Amino acid sequence: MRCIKCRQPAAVEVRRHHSAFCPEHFIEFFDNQVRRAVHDEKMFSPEDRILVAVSGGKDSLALWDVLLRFGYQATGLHINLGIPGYSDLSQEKTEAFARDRGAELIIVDLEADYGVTVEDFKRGSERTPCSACGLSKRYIFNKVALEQGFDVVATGHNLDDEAATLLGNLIHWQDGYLIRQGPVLPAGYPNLVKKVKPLYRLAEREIAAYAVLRGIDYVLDECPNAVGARSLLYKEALNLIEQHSPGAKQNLYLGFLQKGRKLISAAEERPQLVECERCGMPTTAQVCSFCRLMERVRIRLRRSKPEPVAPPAAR
Ligand code: Q46
Ligand code: ZN
Ligand code: ZN
Repeated sequence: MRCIKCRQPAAVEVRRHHSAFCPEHFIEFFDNQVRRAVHDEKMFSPEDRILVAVSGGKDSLALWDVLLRFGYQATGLHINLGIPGYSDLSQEKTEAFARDRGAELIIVDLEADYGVTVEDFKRGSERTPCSACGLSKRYIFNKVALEQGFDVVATGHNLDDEAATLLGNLIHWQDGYLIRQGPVLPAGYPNLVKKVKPLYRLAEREIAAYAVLRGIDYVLDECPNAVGARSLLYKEALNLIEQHSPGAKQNLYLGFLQKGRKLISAAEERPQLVECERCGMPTTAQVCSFCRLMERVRIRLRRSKPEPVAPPAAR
């Protein structure tokens, strides 16, 4: 197989584009996909301060890497979730990446800053750990961006993630989520920072290839809580279809963005957001989901702790 640009031996095949590239031209292809995403969806401009949500995995580090190479003001935000055997290594890899590139990095530690870890969510919430974790991450990304004056939050969601989420939303006909699904979530309300996904045009294996070619040292292991997640099942199903029909994943997601979204948003009713009476963040209820989650987890944790032994009576 040869590079379609220079006829040198190819390093990466991109079947859905009927293409193959040498390392140099693959990076060029990758860059073009990111530039196109940023431009077409009007994600941000060179003046904007971007907060990149960095887990230490390939997608978020590749995103941070490409934005820094393009010269954007991209600061990383890593949240240590307190997951044994995973979180500390993720933080180390993120810190090493930032150090090597002289990039600015903000760290939030869920346990030190909020008094809980994702492990506590398993005992203290009726949500699945991933649902509580996802909710907390979104809340913290928004809060940090708001408090520190960032214009936009960027996440490393790729084509596989977005297609799998879309499939899940379609299977369960989650019309509320379908309306909001897309590579840009505009600010729209006070206290809500714009969210963007600049890697939505790139498949997971293309991002892995980019990370390897760029020498990015990322956490290889998935979070242990991801095992058995529905999203992985949807990804597997889509990969099977993709094997037999290259481009199916892209057609599903990009087709949804071009056609499906219009149909759904024609009937859109925007939810009315108000300020959470405890923390001031936007919510559809009186108290936001994050504050309710924290309250429940803390109460249950307190209850599950053994009663303190009464001190001996003073003589
Ligand atoms: S970190 Fe958190 Fe993920 Fe781990 S607990 Fe689930 S949501 S799987 S991206
Ligand atoms: Zn080439
Ligand atoms: Zn709140």
